[in-house]
Amino acid sequence: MAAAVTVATDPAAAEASNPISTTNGSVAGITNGAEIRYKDALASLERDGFVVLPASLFPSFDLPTLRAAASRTTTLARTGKWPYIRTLPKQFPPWPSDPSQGIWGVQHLLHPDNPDHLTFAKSYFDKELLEQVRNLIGCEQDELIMELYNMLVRPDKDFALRWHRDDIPPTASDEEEMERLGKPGFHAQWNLALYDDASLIVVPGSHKRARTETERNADPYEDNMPGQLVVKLKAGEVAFYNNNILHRGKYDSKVERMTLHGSIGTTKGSSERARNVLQHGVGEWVEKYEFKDFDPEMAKRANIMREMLVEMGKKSGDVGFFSKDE
Ligand SMILES: O=C(O)CCC(=O)C(=O)O
Repeated sequence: MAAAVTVATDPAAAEASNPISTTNGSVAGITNGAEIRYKDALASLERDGFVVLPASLFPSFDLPTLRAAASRTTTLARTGKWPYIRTLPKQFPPWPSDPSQGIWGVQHLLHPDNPDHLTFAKSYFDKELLEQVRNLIGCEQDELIMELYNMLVRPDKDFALRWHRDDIPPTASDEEEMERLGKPGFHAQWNLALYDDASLIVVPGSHKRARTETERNADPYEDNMPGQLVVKLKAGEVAFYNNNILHRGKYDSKVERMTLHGSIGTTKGSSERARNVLQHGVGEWVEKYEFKDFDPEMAKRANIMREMLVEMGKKSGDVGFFSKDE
């Protein structure tokens, strides 16, 4: 099993002289100070294709408040009162609005019609989160673009996603995979677990290479892909991952899951991101999004990021879907 590095920044951990174990059973880098912390996070993401950051890095995340909001929003979604959902058994957008077959996700947490949108916005536009995102993308704060904020939830029946890369189809040749993987991602994507979560499974390092013969020929739902690693998050931890890492989701309908699933992009690559983002339908409401109840500093940041998303939508026109019927 490949080692993955979690960036440890707890003062106690930082003082320890020996490496410590993490929830992934891997070795944590012992770092001191924000500078090294950011560098280590980026190095882990680049090397492994994902990095788990401890909850202590995000002191403003208020888990009880987020859990209460997540629970209200999920109830609306399961009972047909929130039309933006991920429905079983469909893996990719677009999803119907009918929850009768069960759901595995709730879309558009920031939509102004969501009674709890402000609570979710506080975590999405959080200063420290944006600083992490800026660092991992490698851009300036004023180049960040608002993208998606959704929630992945316990499905109503056991359910799994096939092995995939978010923006490269399984039919791609080795050369096509390498061509796409060689380009910068121009965004950061993360899972913020509100409850312990072991649903995401990745093949560390696969974001930098074409699939092996074994991976190409494997069952799409293979349970034992060579080198696979279950990303085990404790509540409050945040996993950033390259969305073109080979990964899948495996969901247990008996285990509570409320994991906030976000992405933020950069103006450096907005046309490359357009389909990935706009296929989720965010363009339909983002112009209505306003920030009257936000604190002024957050409203300013949010407004700039929203304007950039609107701009992206205007430039890109009809973007279609990654895998419409799957
Ligand atoms: O459940 C997860 O964490 C992974 C979700 C995923 O792979 C996807 O939405 O494409």
